[in-house]
Amino acid sequence: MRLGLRWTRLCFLVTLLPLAEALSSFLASPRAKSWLGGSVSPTPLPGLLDDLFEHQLVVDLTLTTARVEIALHDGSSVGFTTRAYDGKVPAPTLVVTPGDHLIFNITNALGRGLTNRTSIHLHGLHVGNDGIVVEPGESLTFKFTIPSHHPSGTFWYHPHVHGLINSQLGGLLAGALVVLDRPGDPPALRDHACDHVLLIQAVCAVDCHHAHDELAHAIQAPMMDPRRQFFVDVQSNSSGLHVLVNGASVPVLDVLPHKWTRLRYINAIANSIVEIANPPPPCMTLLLARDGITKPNWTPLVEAVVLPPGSRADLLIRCPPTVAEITVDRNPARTGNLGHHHRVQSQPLMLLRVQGVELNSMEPPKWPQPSHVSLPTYMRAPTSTQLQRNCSFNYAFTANDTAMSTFGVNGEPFRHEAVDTLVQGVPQLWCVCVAHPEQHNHPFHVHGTHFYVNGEWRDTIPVLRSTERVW
Ligand SMILES: [Cu+2]
Repeated sequence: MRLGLRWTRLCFLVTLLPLAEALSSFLASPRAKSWLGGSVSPTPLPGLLDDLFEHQLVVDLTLTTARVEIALHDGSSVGFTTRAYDGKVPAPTLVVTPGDHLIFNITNALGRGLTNRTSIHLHGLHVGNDGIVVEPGESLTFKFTIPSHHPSGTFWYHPHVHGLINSQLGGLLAGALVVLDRPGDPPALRDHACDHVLLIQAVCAVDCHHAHDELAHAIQAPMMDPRRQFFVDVQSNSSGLHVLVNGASVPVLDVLPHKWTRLRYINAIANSIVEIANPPPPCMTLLLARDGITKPNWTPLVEAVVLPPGSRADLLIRCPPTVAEITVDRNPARTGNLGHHHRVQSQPLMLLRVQGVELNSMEPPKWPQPSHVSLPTYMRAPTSTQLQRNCSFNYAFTANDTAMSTFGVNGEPFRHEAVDTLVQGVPQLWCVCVAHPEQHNHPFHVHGTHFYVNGEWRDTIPVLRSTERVW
């Protein structure tokens, strides 16, 4: 390992704070703060019932133009003008509990123009109401109620105006959203001092392999506005796609030795799969949750964790004192399943610095297991008798990378108003594939619900050659 050299170069970088310590910079509902063990006692607004106040998070976000300067781990840098909430990249992390009311007051303070329209989408949450556009100069309030039976887990939010998603996500407009574990759910997770939110984004100035990954191209959105009225002004001496964790290039993550620590990975990159290698042995890694859904059993993760755009994975790690690099590992062994394109190239992701008071170092590591996972009744795994032989719906997606106009479903160009009617509560089999896969995988994502595929609940999966049987 080349850690000695790398370490001296990296020591200027930011250190990531765990969820509980970073509380002051997060936006959390009063109940979420009390669940996190915070001593915060905010004052309710006059006239607002204490109970309602407890369960409410009001998030004021103003969408403005921001200048972003990022020092990359290899000594190069990238600076660009983009759209950001309150001028910050990434957007604030939101922390709520099941049953909370999440209220966004969104002011779009950008200049006029098609590419400056925006909206808010809560990725993975079982709530609706995300198709409403906030025009430039407009302010709108969005109220989401997270059902009290909603799964606890790792989610995120971003704008979702059709045709502008690559532009606004590629410009780093995204933030993490955590629905806290209920008291009494997985006991190993109650220690929020060992709980880290890691929002993964990426920037590329030149040599990006795909035009839509290039910062200037993405942010200007020439398909929507050929005149490119949004001024981006990229200055960079870097090349290739560089990953960021919470807005920083290869930050340091401090964890305690021999203590189970949760890493909440979120792939907020617009187009690319990220394959994250586990911390090297003797660190242990367990897969705790996928796409915000805690697994019924936590088992060691042998392979890297593969995150298509939008997907999340929660890991539990436990290490002796060490300094280790956690890397993006674009492994050719996965090319058969993932294809050649839209995969972040291998590079360091962050440094794991395991130091401090050694806890029970002599004790052999036991794998923690969830004692109980609260899931809504509609998320019971389908039984074999429920499995139908025939597809209720067939969806073959055309995802030709070179010509946006060929995006479509079942041979038809994409139409926003196309509707397939589903019956609520009735399981159905969807058969999903990419029509002409070649080497391009494409993420498949459903809003407002999870689906059951290959034995687990997901809301975003990569699809390449094979037809996935999706429940
Ligand atoms: Cu989504």
